[in-house]
Amino acid sequence: MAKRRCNKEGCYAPNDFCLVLAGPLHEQCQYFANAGIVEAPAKTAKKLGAATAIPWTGEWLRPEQLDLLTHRGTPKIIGLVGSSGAGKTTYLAMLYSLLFNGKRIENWDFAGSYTLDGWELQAKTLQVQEDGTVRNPDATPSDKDFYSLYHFALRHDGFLHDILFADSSGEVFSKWADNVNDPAAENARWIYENAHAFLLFVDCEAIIRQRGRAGSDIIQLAEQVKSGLRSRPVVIIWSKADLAQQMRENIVEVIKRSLSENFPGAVSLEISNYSKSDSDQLCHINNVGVTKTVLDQLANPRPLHIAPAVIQTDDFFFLYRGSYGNK
Ligand SMILES: Nc1nc2c(ncn2[C@@H]2O[C@H](COP(=O)(O)OP(=O)(O)O)[C@@H](O)[C@H]2O)c(=O)[nH]1
Ligand SMILES: [Mg+2]
Repeated sequence: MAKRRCNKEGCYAPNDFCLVLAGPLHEQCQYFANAGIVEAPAKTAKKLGAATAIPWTGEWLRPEQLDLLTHRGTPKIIGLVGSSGAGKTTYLAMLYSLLFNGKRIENWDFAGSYTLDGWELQAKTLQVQEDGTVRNPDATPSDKDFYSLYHFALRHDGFLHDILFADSSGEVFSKWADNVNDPAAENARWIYENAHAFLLFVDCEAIIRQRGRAGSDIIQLAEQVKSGLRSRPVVIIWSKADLAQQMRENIVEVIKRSLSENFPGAVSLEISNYSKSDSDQLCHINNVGVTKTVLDQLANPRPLHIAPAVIQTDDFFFLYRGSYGNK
């Protein structure tokens, strides 16, 4: 197609924009007016377009796609750990819905996302349908190669932080809790090795239904999380807490004792996705509160207290403390 083109050297403004007149005024620009008609290289452009691979789908990221973010810093990964059906995916859907509806994570401002489609997809499932029901997110695939990393860029203290929430199906974490080397728990292993912090889900509904069995599963999972935790923060989430009153006290006591032994000082929050009012404590405040707690802990890691080891030796080299006293 024949097209008039600007001939000003060094002007790389888009076709309908003028650098000299600073705006969409290209037709008034002398360089544009004097320019000859050129043949637009339509076919070449099409070919170039076809060769450009889009590096991500916008739904969720996989570990090998993280170089999209690593050029601007180290993304912080928050691993969601819990049994199947504990409410991990619904938590993410609810978090996004709350932020989308104007709730804020205090001191952490939303600054973009590479996975908006993924967030939207999950959040849509929480919207009330025409028949008045809510669908809830689809079960997360239990495939060991399935990774879903949901991204937020957040501004905190004047810096941009890339945060990734790592979701997986609950089955993989149950398998991993049984045997960390289980070949079917590859994504649980990846999350455990790479996450900078964890959200550990305790499913109130499972405790009501399965009682002691759910209790021992949670304790086994907690012990496995503790085993190679180092100083990474853990926030404990009692999910589906709208049902919390129905849990047997003795089982709750045993679980709480184990959690406080494994994660001393860890913050515990009860959440629910069923709100009774706006602003509901369990739904609106605590869901956001979980993310705020974990983000604050990531931003201000607990200082390491390293006590110098007392050296007990007769070796003169180690005992030498300088010659200042002799001067
Ligand atoms: N009672 C109650 N049920 C919930 C709540 N949130 C989620 N659920 C139920 O728990 C199911 C499993 O949630 P899901 O997020 O898929 O669990 P995941 O396997 O850990 O990702 C959902 O389909 C809901 O039926 C809640 O706040 N209260
Ligand atoms: Mg899920």
